[in-house]
Amino acid sequence: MSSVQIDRLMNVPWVESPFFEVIFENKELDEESRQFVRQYHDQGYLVVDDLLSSEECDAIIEQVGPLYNPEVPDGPRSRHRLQDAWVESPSVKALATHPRILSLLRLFYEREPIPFQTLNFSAGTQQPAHSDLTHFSCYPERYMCGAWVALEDISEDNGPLLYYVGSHRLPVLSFADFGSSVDDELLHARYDAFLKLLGEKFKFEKFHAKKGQCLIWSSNLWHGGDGIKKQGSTRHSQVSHYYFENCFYFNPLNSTPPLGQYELKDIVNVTTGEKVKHSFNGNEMTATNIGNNRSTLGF
Ligand SMILES: O=C(O)CCC(=O)C(=O)O
Ligand SMILES: [Fe+2]
Repeated sequence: MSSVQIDRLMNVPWVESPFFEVIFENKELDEESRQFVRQYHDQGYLVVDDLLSSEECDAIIEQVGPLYNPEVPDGPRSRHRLQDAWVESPSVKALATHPRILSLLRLFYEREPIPFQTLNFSAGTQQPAHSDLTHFSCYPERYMCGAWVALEDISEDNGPLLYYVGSHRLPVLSFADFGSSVDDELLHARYDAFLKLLGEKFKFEKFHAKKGQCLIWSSNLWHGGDGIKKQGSTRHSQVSHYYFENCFYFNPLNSTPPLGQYELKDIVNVTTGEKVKHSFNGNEMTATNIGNNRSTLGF
């Protein structure tokens, strides 16, 4: 009989396993790793101090500056938002592939991390609270996370990142779980009511980060951008989003998992520059197009 590793028992990251305590007790980890894992499991995030030096932060701000488009109010590459600047900027790429982040993610997920998207912001996003799993999902669930890095000091003035401590333990929800289609008025009413209850159930914190500090959030930690109190202030920051190997990756806004219908996401591994294959339990998936960018999946 082959032996069973309890931390690999199920397709669930071990830090989020229902058997976390017993796995944790039996794992050989140094003291610092134990603290990090405990924090990430309990609270759903980890703050990493001094990830970047002040000069490294400035180099990113300088490299991405000319890529913002002041003519475009919002969208992937607009006035204050830059998606995938890693393509042009070696400093953005170096942050997304930072060895310290990658080694923490290997510790938490025990799979090879795949940085697949970078977002640079020059101002606070004021984004309503959300779980990133409503925007980019994967199966097995929860093999995803974000690393948010302050490129300048963040205060109450410039719209800090805000997150709900412990909310990562909520079930994974898609818009379909609010019982409605994406454009439906009822969906918005339900989502707003959900956010109100979220605020009552979970304590929120604001990340008054020091320049160069990083916060890693687990896939289902609800977070958003707080309001900008001082109009016109900058809030230079970079978020890198990560998936992990041996999963399939999809857009939940155009997928219906109970029906086996998915819009797969074409992702490129920032580390290698290569397209990532969709797989499950070690098998590469095949996708059969059923129209409207959706596919059914098989092996
Ligand atoms: O920077 C922010 O205010 C939030 C960004 C965010 O939610 C994300 O990139 O997933
Ligand atoms: Fe987010």
